[in-house]
Amino acid sequence: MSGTLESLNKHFGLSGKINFVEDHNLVKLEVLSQSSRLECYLQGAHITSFKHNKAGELLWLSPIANFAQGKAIRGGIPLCWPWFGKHSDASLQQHGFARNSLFEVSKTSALDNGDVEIVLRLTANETTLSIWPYQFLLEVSITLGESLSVELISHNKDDKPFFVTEAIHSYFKLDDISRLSIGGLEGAKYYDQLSDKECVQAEVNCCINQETDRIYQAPENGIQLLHNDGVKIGLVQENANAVVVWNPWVGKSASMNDFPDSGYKNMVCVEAANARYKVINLAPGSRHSIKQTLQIALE
Ligand code: TA6
Repeated sequence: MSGTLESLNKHFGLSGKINFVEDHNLVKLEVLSQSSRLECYLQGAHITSFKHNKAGELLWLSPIANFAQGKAIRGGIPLCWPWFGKHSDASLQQHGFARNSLFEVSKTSALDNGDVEIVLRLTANETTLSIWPYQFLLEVSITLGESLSVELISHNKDDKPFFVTEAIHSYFKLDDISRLSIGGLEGAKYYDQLSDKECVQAEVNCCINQETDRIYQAPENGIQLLHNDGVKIGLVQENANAVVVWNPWVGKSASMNDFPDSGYKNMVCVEAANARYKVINLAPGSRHSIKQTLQIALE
């Protein structure tokens, strides 16, 4: 591992901005901008921390998350690709294989505005081809600064088309779920995964007081998460036809071995997705991008 770290820091490290370390036997990037700090594992291109200098930590990470090769980390921003949700083949894991695959570093750069950009990539390999028989390139572009943006860029490198559903599955850290309100979804249609019903969001603000698992049709404008005292996160998403809102509440929290029984009180997932309402059909040689940007506003 040290050889890998040495090589990564030599080729992609940026003094005072990007450093590669080992943590839980996995390679992790520590990234610093003028106004924030981020941690991201090469496994799954998985962001596990986004700490804003004024607003503090904005992502929820399970204190009992698994950090094992090939296992998805509970919390942070897992990436669901090339499918969102359950696969028709029950032997395949939910949410696709990207989140427990080892990504490579494509480039790292310090931008003129003080932001820092990292591009990670995953290409087809023996394992992915055995699951999903397509040649592809998946790029994850992360830009850290006053805000955080995560972009998933799918490239079809095959000679046949393929379909993708996907989600940037962001877990947000809450002081208390009872003080959460999610604005911007009023009037939006949503599919309730628990009741298997199509519904419409009547309330101006979505509040959570029970298990919640909804795939909303994405609103034209952004979504506002008002969650901790004085902190609002504006969520802007591009090329996403859906917004997923999830909280496991009491029962499901207790059923997950990497999720504390009371964890539901301090987290909510609000995910930019292409799922249910539209499947992304990628022709050979074409590409598709989905992006979620977290903008911080202090009340
Ligand atoms: O995004 C919501 C969801 O699809 C829920 O149904 C729940 O399964 C959640 O994802 C977590 O999935 P995971 O496979 O990470 O446990």
